[in-house]
Amino acid sequence: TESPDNFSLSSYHTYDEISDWMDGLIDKCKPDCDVFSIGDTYEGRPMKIIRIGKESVRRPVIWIDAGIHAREWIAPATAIYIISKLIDPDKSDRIARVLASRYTWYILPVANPDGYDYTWTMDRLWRKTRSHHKYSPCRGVDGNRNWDFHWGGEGTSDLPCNEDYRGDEPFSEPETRNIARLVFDEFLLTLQGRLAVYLSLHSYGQYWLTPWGYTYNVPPDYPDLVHLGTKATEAMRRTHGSRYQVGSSARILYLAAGGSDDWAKGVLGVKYSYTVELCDTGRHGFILPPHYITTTGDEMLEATRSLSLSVLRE
Ligand code: ING
Ligand code: ZN
Repeated sequence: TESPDNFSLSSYHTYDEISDWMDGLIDKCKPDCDVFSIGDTYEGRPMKIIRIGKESVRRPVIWIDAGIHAREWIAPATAIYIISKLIDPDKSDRIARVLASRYTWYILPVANPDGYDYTWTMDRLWRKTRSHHKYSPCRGVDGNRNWDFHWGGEGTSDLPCNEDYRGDEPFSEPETRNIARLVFDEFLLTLQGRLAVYLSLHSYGQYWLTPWGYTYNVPPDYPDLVHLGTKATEAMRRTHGSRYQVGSSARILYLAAGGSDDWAKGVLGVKYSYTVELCDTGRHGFILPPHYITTTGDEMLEATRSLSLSVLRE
């Protein structure tokens, strides 16, 4: 098993390794953090999440999930990097301590463990979940078309064999259901309005995306989202030089309804809801060499630092 001390931040890991590593963090970070499962996947794997920072109604929450698309390996690796730097900041990093003391962080590094495992064992380029369908031999649902906000709209497919298959109904997948339940119950019903930032990590392309994905229209507070997104990406560029483009998913990429960031904003009313398409711009694409992990991790850490400091100032 992986003890926190010999877990390499510069290589990719299997879901079992990540899961063991997270279990090992409990002792290290108690009492101000917790590792627990938000429920099982279709194939029965526990979906492990970490809470960093005190559980307190007064604290704003920053949510980060990664890897809802199985093949986008840099996303879980980046989330893991952020977890490790928040729990165990570099000696000189005063701000990381501040962030862990001002916010409660929830980080779900692998949002699609079944698919992720499948990319390690059978098909490196698998994207969807691994659920079965009644009338098709094809498997899986696109976890970023399955959310219950304008579900079934543009940029989604009703054909189970397609990569952007939306599922039979909104939240047909246990993975999206588990995430939505935690986010909704914890943050909306019991602790009104605590969710300050929702971030979903994907790859690739180097885009900092805002809602909406379901329409070319943009939300009324779009200028605010672009403003903080631009500051965050400027912080990334200062770190290791990567350039990110900022704008709405539909305008910058393509129409795609049923995405998680649209749901977080449209249903929960989270103001700063983003999807980040991490490195690179296409040279390696999904098969990003592991030496990119620490640079991408540094950049994303600086981006979240910028974002969270901006939100604190509001
Ligand atoms: N891109 C995203 C996708 O789900 C996206 C783009 C973001 C669509 C947000 C809708 C909402 O297709 C990748 N690479 O997965
Ligand atoms: Zn993706």
